[in-house]
Amino acid sequence: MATLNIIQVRCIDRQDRVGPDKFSVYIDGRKHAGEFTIGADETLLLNTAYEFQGRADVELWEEDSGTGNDDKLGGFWAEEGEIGDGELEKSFSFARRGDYNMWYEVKA
Ligand SMILES: [Ca+2]
Repeated sequence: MATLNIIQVRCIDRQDRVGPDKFSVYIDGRKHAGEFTIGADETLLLNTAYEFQGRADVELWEEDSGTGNDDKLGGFWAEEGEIGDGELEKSFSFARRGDYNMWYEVKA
């Protein structure tokens, strides 16, 4: 078993043209955290934990309330093999708008 800690998410550039973004983190197909309101140049501390074996499918979504057309900013696999690697960083972008970074750590 391993524990995935999503440390924080930074919005560099919003995905929505109007108003703040609302992002959520999905892991293995289920909503893990969110939704959170965030603006450009803002960082939100999450410090969430998720236990998994092998690898976990992490996705970052920007949610468009009521439209049913939420925007997937991207995803990656967190792996048990990353235990001991310390804080890791992933970048996400959606078409021409929406740039995010996420920091996470995999612990035993
Ligand atoms: Ca959107």
